[in-house]
Amino acid sequence: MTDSSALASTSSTTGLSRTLTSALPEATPGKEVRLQGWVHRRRELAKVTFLIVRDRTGLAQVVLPAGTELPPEETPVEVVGTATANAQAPGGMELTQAMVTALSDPADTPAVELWRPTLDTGLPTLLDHAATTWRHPLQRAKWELAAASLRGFRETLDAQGFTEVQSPKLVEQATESGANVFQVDYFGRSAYLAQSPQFYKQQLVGVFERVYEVGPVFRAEPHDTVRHLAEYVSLDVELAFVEDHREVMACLRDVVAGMVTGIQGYAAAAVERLGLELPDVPEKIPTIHFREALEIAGAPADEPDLSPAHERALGDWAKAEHGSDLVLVEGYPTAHRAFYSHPDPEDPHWSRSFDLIFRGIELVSGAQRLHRYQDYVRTLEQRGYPYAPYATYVEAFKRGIPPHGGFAIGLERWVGRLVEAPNIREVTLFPRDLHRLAP
Ligand code: AMO
Repeated sequence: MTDSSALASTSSTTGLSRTLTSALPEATPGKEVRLQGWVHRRRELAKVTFLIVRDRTGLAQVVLPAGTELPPEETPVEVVGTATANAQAPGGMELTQAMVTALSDPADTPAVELWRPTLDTGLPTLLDHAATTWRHPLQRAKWELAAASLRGFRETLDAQGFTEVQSPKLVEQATESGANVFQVDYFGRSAYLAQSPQFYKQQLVGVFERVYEVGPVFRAEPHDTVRHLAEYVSLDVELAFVEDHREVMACLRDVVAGMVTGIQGYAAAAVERLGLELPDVPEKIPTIHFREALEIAGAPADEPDLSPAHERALGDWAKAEHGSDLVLVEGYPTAHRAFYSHPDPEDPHWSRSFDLIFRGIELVSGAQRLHRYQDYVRTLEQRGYPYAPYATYVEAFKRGIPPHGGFAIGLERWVGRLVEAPNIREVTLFPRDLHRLAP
């Protein structure tokens, strides 16, 4: 892939434009080349010194006379030298007769040796030194998957007539449940950090019919688990004029397929570096009713929700029975879903809601929603929720909101399962949890 931004930066002293390390193999041998990157590794041998330069596209080898003084690993440098063919060098080309200039102060010794092929370190070190540990090619590849997934997500929805929206993160009322909200001081009043864009995406289908949002959401999770963060990236979708939740599930299927396509198209190198097998997204994701899910998981029939162990059992079942990494569970008990979920008109004990389980963990929640004002008033009453805090949201349903539904995907959960990370924090750039507010 060519990167046109490389052409933009031209050295004022040499007049040479920058060559990315990935483009070095195509350089004309004998021509002068200018690289910029980090000192990835220095290797002093008896007769020669090797410098490996790392930039965003890869690594390049520079050959220098023995005894050449070089800035320490992780110092940003510029290298001007002669492109020289060498079968042993990465891509068959290296730089010789080179001048190395540091572009910043000599870097401190990193907490882990980033030039090693794998990043063998415990989670605390990985997270405490995130700004440098993310530089490791295997670590960076994980975020490349996230970024490519986001592109696939947006491209799929853009092609289907969705409008991207951004909703407030400072809100008056908890959207998901009262328990896990962060309260903040808002000019002397109490406000909350948004747990989801739920209320806004529903109001905005009244404007745009089909909306999506990519943004941070906040959950004051009191438990220290491997799958919960206090702040995560939610990929929210909401669409109007649906018959039922099945139409929403079909949209979800396309979105997940689009995220995989995004990875294949934009992060193929990361997939290869990590040696990943991407999930196959079938035309129709295996779908079971909540009751059946309990049976498969060996749970009592009156269990109100699926536990992480049940989800793992369902993941194993989907793989064994359908060869699928994905399984949809629909029809959760209405009483245990969010109040805005639409009950099944045939049997209101069950709801028109669903979860998508990916490799044994809940990745997505969604549902058809209530769309009539009176249904909201009744549901709030039945649940014993006060009306006043929900008034502006609920009253929007007096002004013509069509039947609609939607879902939300947790980005970190997605990438976590793609790379089969034991802990969601490993795929989060700067995780926030019960104990961590820095870096
Ligand atoms: P829910 O609360 O189930 O649904 O969240 C949707 C998805 O977000 C991810 N997720 C989390 N990821 C990391 N850390 C957390 N603490 C965390 N909590 C949730 C999961 C989950 O499946 N408004 C509804 C969605 C909707 O109906 O449209 C909602 O937020 O992957």
